[in-house]
Amino acid sequence: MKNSILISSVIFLMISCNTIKNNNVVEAEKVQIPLKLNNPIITDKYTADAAALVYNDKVYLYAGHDQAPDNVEGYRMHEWLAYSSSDMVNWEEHPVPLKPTDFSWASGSAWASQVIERNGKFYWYVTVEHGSIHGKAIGVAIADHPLGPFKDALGRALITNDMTTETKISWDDIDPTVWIDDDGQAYLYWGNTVCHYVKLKENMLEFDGPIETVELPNYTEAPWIHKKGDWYYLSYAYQFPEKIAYAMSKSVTGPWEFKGILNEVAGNSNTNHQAIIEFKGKDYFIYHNGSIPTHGGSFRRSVCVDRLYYNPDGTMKRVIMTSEGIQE
Ligand code: FUB
Repeated sequence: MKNSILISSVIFLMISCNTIKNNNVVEAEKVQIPLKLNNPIITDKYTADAAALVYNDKVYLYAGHDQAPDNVEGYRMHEWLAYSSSDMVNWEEHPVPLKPTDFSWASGSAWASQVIERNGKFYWYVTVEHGSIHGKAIGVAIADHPLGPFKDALGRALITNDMTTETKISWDDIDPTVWIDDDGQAYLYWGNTVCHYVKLKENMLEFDGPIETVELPNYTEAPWIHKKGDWYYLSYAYQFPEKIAYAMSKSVTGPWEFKGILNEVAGNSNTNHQAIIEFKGKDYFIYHNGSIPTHGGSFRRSVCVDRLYYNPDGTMKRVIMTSEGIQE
């Protein structure tokens, strides 16, 4: 759990400055500025692939739990974790709301996910390993509250590896991101190597059309859809090790215009997996790095938050990743 008292090593910067009195520089003083290091936001567990939901004046953050032992190179993720915050600084941990074992047809891997609210229900789209159809799959859990209890909504996968055939890899059907457009039409985007989307019916549990493909330069994975003003943004992990790049459009289905890199490779993690939200009038970029000493890295990752800023033409400024994170 993020505990600002525990994790915020308060560092006192000794800054020399000149004090001006009566228009004369009369003395040099030492001023102490307390500097809190608020990134990563969670320091007692390794967390990755965060997705954030803004609901009722709170941010709910859902993350995969990186559980690989210190000497293991590979994802070991057996549960998702949930946190909430009213200020983006202090984060409260909640009981584990969902595990791959909650899906009887799945065999493990709590990979990337996202929760969305519709008509008072909360739909959690998750990546898991399928138990009987080779490869990764996407399932949906449902709850009446953002913190659950969540249960498998379908009793089967929504998307399986055999539904998409452009690439032969078994982990191409991962990383769901979901969007409900202004006209009520819901869309599910996902994919590794190839970015797909499909319309969802009002029940959020059935396809409402064919699976489509989006062409994006150097697309790796981790799509995230958001909207600001009348611009839609499709951000995604670009190349590998991953940077985050993005494209913009006036429609959630494109055409998408590539706009370049938004965030650089994040510390010593080869994945970066972003979420973008606006909360109480400020914009935030949520991502992960491998910055917890001494075993942090690509399989022991940590969720961080920094501010996001837009240019007047709607493009996004390059994210500046900081150790200080969000201060107020
Ligand atoms: O955490 C497992 C996988 O690593 C995610 O599904 C990808 O987005 C990458 O972060």
